[in-house]
Amino acid sequence: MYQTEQKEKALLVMVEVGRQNWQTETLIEEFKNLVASSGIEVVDLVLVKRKEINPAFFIGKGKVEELAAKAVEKNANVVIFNNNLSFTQQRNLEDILGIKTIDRTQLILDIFAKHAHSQEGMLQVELAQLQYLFGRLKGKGIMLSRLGGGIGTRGPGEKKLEVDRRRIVDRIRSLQEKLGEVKKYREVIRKKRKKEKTLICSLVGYTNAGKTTLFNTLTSSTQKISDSLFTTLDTVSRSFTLHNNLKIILTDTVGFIYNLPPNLIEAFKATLEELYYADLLLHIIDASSKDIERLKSSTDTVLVDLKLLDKPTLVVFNKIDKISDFELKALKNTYPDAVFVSASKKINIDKLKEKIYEIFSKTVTEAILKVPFNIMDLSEYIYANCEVLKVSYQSNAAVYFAKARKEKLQYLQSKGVIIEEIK
Ligand SMILES: Nc1nc2c(ncn2[C@@H]2O[C@H](COP(=O)(O)OP(=O)(O)OP(=O)(O)O)[C@@H](O)[C@H]2O)c(=O)[nH]1
Ligand SMILES: [Mg+2]
Repeated sequence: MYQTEQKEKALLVMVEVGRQNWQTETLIEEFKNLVASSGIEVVDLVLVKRKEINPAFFIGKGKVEELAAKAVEKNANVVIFNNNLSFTQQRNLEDILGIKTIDRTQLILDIFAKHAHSQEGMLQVELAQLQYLFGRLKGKGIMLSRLGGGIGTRGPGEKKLEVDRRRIVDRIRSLQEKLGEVKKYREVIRKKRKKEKTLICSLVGYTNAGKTTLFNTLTSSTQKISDSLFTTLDTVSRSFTLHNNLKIILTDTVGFIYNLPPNLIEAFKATLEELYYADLLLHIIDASSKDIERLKSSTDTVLVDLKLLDKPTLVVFNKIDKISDFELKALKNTYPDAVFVSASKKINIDKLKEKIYEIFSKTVTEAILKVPFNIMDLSEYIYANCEVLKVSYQSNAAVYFAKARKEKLQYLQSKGVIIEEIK
């Protein structure tokens, strides 16, 4: 049995199998950042290169024995692999290593458990954790209590995970039901927005790209931002207006990562469903990363998975204050359609707004809106959703000369406004 109270000291293992697409150093940096985000101390990192996976131990048995000696030497009490291990591999490794051994999925789930604060976030994380455990328990009849405490066993809100198989099944079912309720509530809000035809922009991107910082800058909010990974788990929406009064609802979402565990996407589908209703996705990328292609393609992979790649998307490079003019120029050359901002230093935020407006304005037309006085309460809606260029009054109506999206005009028409489009 392992101690719960003891400070966890981890020996990290990163295994590269076959030819590598991405730079080893940046993957190592990210792995260490993940471990730091889970609050565990790193005692050492071992890089193992293999042509193929060893089915029993993932790596060679000789290497496992070396690791065991290193763990003793460095006084480690947990080994963390940056790869996903099968149940058998994990058990075999633990037998030789003599200490708790966890894989990448468990590490990420642990960070999620730590950062889940809202009721929905906690439900989703617990569901992902239990689905992961259940996959390992299937037909094996093992005692997961051998894990002891600490990483791999922490549930959301400092709760210890239930590891009894039958109870897991019951709990999964009850979590799914509760998440179903949350989904219904979301639908009500969505319907309201749809009725009002408010435009929705969703922030998507790699974890730590600065999505929440940009969200705060655009909507003058104070959502939590941090340098640790997966700070945001909850979808949050706030509105902001473009220079011409066009109202936009901005949605901040959970970040993605390279090799995101499938259980997590599954559990977060209800949250990510918000993305389907977005009129525009803002794909935020950290311009100061040494590995931009990996960040971009990891997010694209999830978007493909969610069948969202055909959504109108604007690529926004953030943190340009951290790069040189030369690097910025090179990026602009590679991504001529992107916008380049600094969310924290508030650089080019107006340019971003203009670009968003430009995209939406393609669906905007000029029109004369005649609003009879008996429905003048619609004027508030008109100012929030149209760009009013001029107003004049007739004996029985107000006449607005305005630019608006076609569906807004249709909405107003359905409310009794007389619309004359100017071609
Ligand atoms: N230098 C610089 N740092 C930034 C900028 N924008 C964000 N950051 C920093 O980047 C880190 C991550 O920012 P967040 O806004 O939490 O990133 P996120 O994309 O919401 O991350 P997750 O919610 O964890 O997925 C924080 O330490 C921010 O202060 C920027 O424009 N310039
Ligand atoms: Mg965030």
